[in-house]
Amino acid sequence: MLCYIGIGSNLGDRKKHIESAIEKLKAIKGIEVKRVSNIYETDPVGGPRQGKYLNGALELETELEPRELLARLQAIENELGRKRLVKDAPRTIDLDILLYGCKKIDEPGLKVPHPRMREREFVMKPLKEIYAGI
Ligand code: PH2
Ligand code: MG
Ligand code: MG
Repeated sequence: MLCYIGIGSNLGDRKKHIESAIEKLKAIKGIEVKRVSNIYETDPVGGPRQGKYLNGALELETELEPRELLARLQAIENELGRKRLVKDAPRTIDLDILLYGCKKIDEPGLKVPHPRMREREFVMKPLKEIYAGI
């Protein structure tokens, strides 16, 4: 399945966190990272006062089911030191499933397409660069 991921970081060595997350994704059996967008510095949207983000988007080809993919993304967030304290708080790494083929999923903890992606320039700009069309 062709799938699109939003990636962001605004805590610590942001570039390094983004690079490490991509390397970790590449190492997973059942995931092929096909395209990586440019990475942009963006002003934080919502949440408490916090520093600027680096944001980008990835295109993956994956054999993993959405829940399995989500679990892998969350494992990488945890490995890179993500702490979930407050909603939209600063984070070392954020990996969001934006699109999973044409599939629509509306379950607790897993909503695809990502419900807020269309109004978020920090998601749509890099996504448009790599989007192949589903
Ligand atoms: N992520 C959020 C909330 N606000 N702002 C920017 N610029 N970039 C993000 O990745 C981001 C955000 C929640 O996931
Ligand atoms: Mg997230
Ligand atoms: Mg997010």
